[in-house]
Amino acid sequence: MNISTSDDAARWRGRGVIARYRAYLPVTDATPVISLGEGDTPLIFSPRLSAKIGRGCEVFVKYEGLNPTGSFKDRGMTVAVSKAVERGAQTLICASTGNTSASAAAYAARAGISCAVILPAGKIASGKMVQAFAYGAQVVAIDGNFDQALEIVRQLGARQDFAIVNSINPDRIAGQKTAAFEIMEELTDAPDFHLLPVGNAGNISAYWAGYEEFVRLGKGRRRPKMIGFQANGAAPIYRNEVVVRPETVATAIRIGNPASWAQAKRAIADSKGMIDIVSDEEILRAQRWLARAEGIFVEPASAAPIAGLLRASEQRATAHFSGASIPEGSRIVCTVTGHGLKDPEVIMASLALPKPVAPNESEVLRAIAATQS
Ligand code: AN7
Repeated sequence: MNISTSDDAARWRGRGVIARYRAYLPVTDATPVISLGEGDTPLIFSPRLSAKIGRGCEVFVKYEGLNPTGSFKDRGMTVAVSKAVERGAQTLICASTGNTSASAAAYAARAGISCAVILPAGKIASGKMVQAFAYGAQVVAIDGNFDQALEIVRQLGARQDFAIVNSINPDRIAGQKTAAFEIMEELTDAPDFHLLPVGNAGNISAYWAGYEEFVRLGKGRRRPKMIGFQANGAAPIYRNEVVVRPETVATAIRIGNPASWAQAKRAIADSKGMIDIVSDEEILRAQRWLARAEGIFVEPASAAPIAGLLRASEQRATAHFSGASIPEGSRIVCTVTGHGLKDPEVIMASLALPKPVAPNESEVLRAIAATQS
């Protein structure tokens, strides 16, 4: 058997996004690479979603929940933490709705430095909370929301003792743009539409930067229309005003004053895309549908773009986003940003746990029949 050693992939597989995309990232030989093998997530063709849109359209799901800490945040965190360590940082700090803190805590552990995470009390999904403790972060809960936590982090970051790893740190955005590179390489060019959830608006800005960069470098010809989805009760960009008390079941995107607001607006305008809203009910229905129809279990925030796509598919004659029809043969990518296991409460709340039955064949058979609905 002849195993090619010239295969590029052999050199970066399992080594993370800095190894794979070093030339496009703000790193040098002096940068210590802190990686957990993030990136290289599957772009899963989704036959049932494609059939819903119809007319030869193809829908792919970029499953970012398969990153090392279960969310897309790891792509940016490897760059942000590597650069922070290069600059001599001893303590990272971030505000978070849960995923940034899980990721920061893991990469800090990997780097052998400490990490303080500032979280809105009572609004962090249990899986994410467990992660912060498991990786040994210093966890501070505030009696306030994410926007207030980020404001405090900005103030603390002005001191020398903390390195901020929220997406206001440009190294985070640089790392996150690698997801767009992967999609362009895999599809050989950009899709026609790229859908994703929007919270603090770092990721939509990062994807757009990635698509733009690859087109500028001649590594692709097209750029997608960027379509962002906010939750109805936390939709500052959609409503064009700060939401003082954001509320949504999708706690990851429970954000009322996004840090990358201006960049997100530019991405939407330049790509001729749009920002739209989905209700909590649509989010939960889409989460359930994706798990049952495609076998992909995501957290509620990640189901927002799926909810938007399902709604588009239910529009009368042909699928469209708020009046803009989806042309025949379109390629659509939905980024699902976080793993479903992050937030078990949402599913558990709608369940009655099964009562134990006697440990014999007939009782178990009877119980199976009883659960068929
Ligand atoms: C699963 O962890 O803001 O628009 O502090 O966890 O780039 O903020 C998380 C955001 C989407 C929104 N999906 O991305 C945090 C945090 C999931 C998320 C978003 C988040 P941005």
